[in-house]
This record gives sequence, C-alpha cells and structure tokens, in this order.
Amino acid sequence: HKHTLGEEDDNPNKLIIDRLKVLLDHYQRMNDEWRILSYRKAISAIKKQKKPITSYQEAIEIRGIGHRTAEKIAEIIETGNLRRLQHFSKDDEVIKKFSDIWGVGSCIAMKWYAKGYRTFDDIIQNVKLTRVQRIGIECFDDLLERIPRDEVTEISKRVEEAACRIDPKLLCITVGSYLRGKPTCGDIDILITRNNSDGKTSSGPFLKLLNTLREQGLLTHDLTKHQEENATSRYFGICKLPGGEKHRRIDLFTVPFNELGAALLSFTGNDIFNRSMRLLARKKKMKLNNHGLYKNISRGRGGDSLTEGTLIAQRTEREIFDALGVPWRPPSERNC
Ligand code: DCP
Ligand code: MG
Ligand code: MN
Repeated sequence: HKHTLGEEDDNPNKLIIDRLKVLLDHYQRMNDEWRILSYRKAISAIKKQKKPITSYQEAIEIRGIGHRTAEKIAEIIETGNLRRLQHFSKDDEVIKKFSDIWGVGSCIAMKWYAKGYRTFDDIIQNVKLTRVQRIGIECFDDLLERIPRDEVTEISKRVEEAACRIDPKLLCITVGSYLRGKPTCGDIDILITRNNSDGKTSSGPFLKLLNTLREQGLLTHDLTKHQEENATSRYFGICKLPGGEKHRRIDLFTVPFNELGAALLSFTGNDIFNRSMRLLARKKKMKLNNHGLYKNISRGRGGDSLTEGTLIAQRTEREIFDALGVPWRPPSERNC
C-alpha cells in the first residue's frame, strides 16, 4: 500500500507516523502478524486526523488506537522519540548476522531469533544445522571479507595449472568482479570450457579437476551437494591458498564451448548490467540468458516466454551485443 509523498509531508502527525512506521517495519521483519496488523490500523487511523494529536487522551479516543499504541504516541509527543527503537536496531543486527551465514536466509534467521537465540553459540547448541550452515558458521569471519585482487589472481593461476595438466584443451577464465577490474572481490568466479573440436565436453575433466583441487588442499569445503557425473555445470565451494590465512568463496562454472559468449556475458555481470541487457532483449521480443540470445519470443501476461524462439547468438559476446544493437562495452565498463 503506497501513499503519495504530499499526503505524508503535510500530515500534522508526521513525526508520530514516521516513528510508528519504524515499529511496523521491524515487526514485518519479525513476521509478527498480530502487531503488523495493529500498527497498520493505527497508522492509517492517525493519517486521517486533521489536527495534531497532543496527548495520550486524544490518542486513545481515536478508533483503531489501543492503550499500548496511545502510550507510545504520548512518548513520541513528549520526547520526540521512542526508547524501544534503540533495542530494535540491536535485534535487527542479530537477524542480519544470522542471515549473513552461508545457507541461512532471512526466514530462518528470523525463526531462530523468534526462538530466543541471539548468538552463534545459541544456534550451535539448539539447532540441527545443515552441513552447509555448519561450514558457514565455521568460516563466518573469513567469508565476510573481500578478497584482494592479487589473491584472486594467485588462486585462479592454481586452478588453471591443475586444469591444464588434466586436459590442455581446458580454458579457464576468471570472470565476475575480477574481470570487471575491481580491486577486491567478494568471491572467485571461474568459467571453464573446452575447445571441443574433437567432440569432447568439459564435464568429465571438470570432476577430475575438482578432485585434484581437493587433493591439493586448495578446495577445503564443498557447498554444492555431491556432484553427479551429468549435473556438474556449477560448483560452489570454499578454498584456501596453502599457507594462506583466509578461507575464500569460489564458484566454478563449466559451459559448452559454443555457448562461451553468452556464458561470459552472464557471469561477468554485474547483475545490474545483466538485468538491463535482458530487459532490452525483452523489449525487442528477444530473450537473453546464459546460453544465448533468442529472437521471435512471444510472452504471456506474466512475462514468461511461451515459445522457444530462434537462437541467433551465443558464441561470442560481440555477436550478442551486435544482435541486440548495443555498442560494445568491455567488462571494466559494466560496473553499473
Ligand atoms: N549474476 C547475476 N545475477 C545474480 C547473481 C549473479 O546476473 N543473481 C551474475 C552477475 C555477476 C556474476 O554472476 O557479476 C557473478 O556473481 P557474483 O555474485 O560472484 O558477483 P560479482 O562477482 O559481480 O561480485 P562480487 O565481487 O561480490 O563477487
Ligand atoms: Mg564474484
Ligand atoms: Mn560468484
């Protein structure tokens, strides 16, 4: 439910409304249905008031405002603020910290919070964690840090050397923020493909590569489930340089050689640049994904494509830019 700006700025009770909205936001994060409803009702009742509310008594007389809300309104009138809000920001910090654990979303984080857990120790002692969540907690501090560019270069070199020893036709390209020239990276994203003029793909060597990197001790934890021979295109894991200090997130993708351009475009990012390219494709009745660019797409009301369309570009990024009618932009100019 949206309101025009003017409505709120003009309201004689703007301060009260603003403070109660902070409470509402908080309870929405906490999924506290009952309080969400009660604060929504209160806020909409106050918005209808033409005169400033100046006391507890005036507040309680408004339909939709109960005793507790009226007390809060009185505190806002008298002090200009609400003491409760200070506690809330601490609560939100806890939820934020929980949801920063790899494998924990905001839903789980709030569930834990609602059960009264406030620290990692609380969680470890009381929750049956998944394998991935345990890794997320174990490596928590390391994974919060960004990776210096030089270290990404060094890790990439080791992956590439191992790949080359397994199959000299494997091609490794470090993509993501690294390819866009960033001084630090959130993780290491490596695209792996194989020049398949001999008809072989990269999925066999990919599994071997993962095993080699595990044996070398470079890969320390797997975040993806056990790899099946035929579903091996994406690997999420954690790595550490021998003698290095920190665990780092690493993503490895293997793609068919003929799709390399589309894959490069997609995994180089950034995500905002990707979104704008895909939106442009959509406007031209095309579809762009990490496999290629397709034309003659008809879409349903929800925006889902109803037809497969015709593949028109996938081998190189330039082909895709050209087919979309977008001037070429090197990765360093895709930091939107
Ligand atoms: N990507 C995307 N949409 C997503 C996630 C990823 O389009 N929801 C693409 C664009 C990203 C690339 O994959 O640039 C790599 O994803 P990362 O999450 O690793 O993001 P970056 O490498 O860009 O940044 P960071 O330095 O945080 O890793
Ligand atoms: Mg990345
Ligand atoms: Mn990544």
